[in-house]
Amino acid sequence: MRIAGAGGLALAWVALLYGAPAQAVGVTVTVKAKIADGAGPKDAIVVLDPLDFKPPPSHDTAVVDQMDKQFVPQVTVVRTGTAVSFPNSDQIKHDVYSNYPPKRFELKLYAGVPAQPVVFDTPGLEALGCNVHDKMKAFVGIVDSPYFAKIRRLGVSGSVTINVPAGHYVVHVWHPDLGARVPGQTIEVKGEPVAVSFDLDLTGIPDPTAAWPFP
Ligand SMILES: [Cu+2]
Repeated sequence: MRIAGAGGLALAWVALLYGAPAQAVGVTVTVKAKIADGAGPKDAIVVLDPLDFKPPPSHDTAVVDQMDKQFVPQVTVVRTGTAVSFPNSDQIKHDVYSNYPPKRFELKLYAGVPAQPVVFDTPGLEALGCNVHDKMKAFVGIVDSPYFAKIRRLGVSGSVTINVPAGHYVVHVWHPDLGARVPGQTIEVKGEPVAVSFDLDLTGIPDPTAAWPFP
């Protein structure tokens, strides 16, 4: 399915399969991606942003661990309003921070599990670091939509399945190695197969914040 020329452009494509018109429980969106060799195993995320309704607020929870001087996972997607816990599973202390919107915070040098999670109440892309270990980097994407997933095996191929009700959606793709925003694509879901394709150029200088697909 590669449609781009040389230079590492690769194609990620979204196929909408297996509608369930009889039960109106939604349809399955299957996302597959093929990324140029060498792009590495990092995560990409796919978000289906509904145009026909506003999802209710979230009170979800999530965990971003710290193990072997790395954040685990390095890419997390949550809904706006989610409380994220940052346990430290290492035997050394970490100091987790974000210096920029959507949420500035610092969990000062700590071991174990902080008493309070961090509530991400504004959508956007959080770039996290550790004040002790410069190589520790992670992202938390905060989105209003409940319909999102990560592609876990970039570099070879990968797929995710997202169930959505019928309606109109903008499909967004983001990857931490993108240098610019990939335009979203509008789809209508009504139980019939839909295919959407994306060119992901991961060859330039990464600018994950600029590439974040939401305003
Ligand atoms: Cu650290």
